[in-house]
Amino acid sequence: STQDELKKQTGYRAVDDYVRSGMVVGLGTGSTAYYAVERLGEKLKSGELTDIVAIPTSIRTKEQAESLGIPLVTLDTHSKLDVAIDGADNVDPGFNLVKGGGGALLREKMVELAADTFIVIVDESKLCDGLGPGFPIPVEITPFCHEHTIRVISDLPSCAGCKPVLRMGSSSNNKCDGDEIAVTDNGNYIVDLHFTGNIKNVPKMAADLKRVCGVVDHGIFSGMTSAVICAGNEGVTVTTP
Ligand code: DER
Repeated sequence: STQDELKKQTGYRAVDDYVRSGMVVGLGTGSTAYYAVERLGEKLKSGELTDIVAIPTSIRTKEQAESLGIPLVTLDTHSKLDVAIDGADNVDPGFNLVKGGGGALLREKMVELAADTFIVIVDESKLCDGLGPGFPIPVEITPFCHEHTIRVISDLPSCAGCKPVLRMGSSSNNKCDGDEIAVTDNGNYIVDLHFTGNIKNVPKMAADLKRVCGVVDHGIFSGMTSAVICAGNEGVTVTTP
């Protein structure tokens, strides 16, 4: 199957297996989560699902959900969700994730930490044996003195060997092209930390990044995954920590 078909298989499977009527559902961001949102809209339209409210993790997911007529709320009125469904850029054998390729990591992490169940939907290209070389670690930073913050990050011992790259892109999308600095939904910048080898101590690096004043959050999602639904050419597998 094409990669898009794999994304559709895993996105649909997540909704079919984990969303029940009456739930509060977190909607992820990206080309895989797109299919989960599509399936949710389809099942609400058909009446297979009822009494659902959803919380989007980005402006573009909010817009997709609105176009499908999915009733939307926010964390301000719903601090607890039943289930959140989202993609990932990399998944290691310990179910640790790299997220943020689409620039939505802060809202994703806030929503997914508030969910009782967090379902990760990937195609097999996202699986890795260790975080780092497979996908740069996105870090959301404040625009104020961002070059200073990037220097502080690259001086962290736990980030030794990383090459920080300020994410560029036109304000209308999150593509890493364009000649202006990419701005997140929250008005911040993103620096991508490129590693040539596996990160030695992921939890330590995550903790160190979080402590840097000027860092809002990072794309390491550890200890959050309830299940990974992976679509590959051999079929769809569901694995749990
Ligand atoms: O930005 C994000 O966190 C996205 O969920 C990303 O991790 C996965 O996006 P994709 O499904 O388009 O690869």
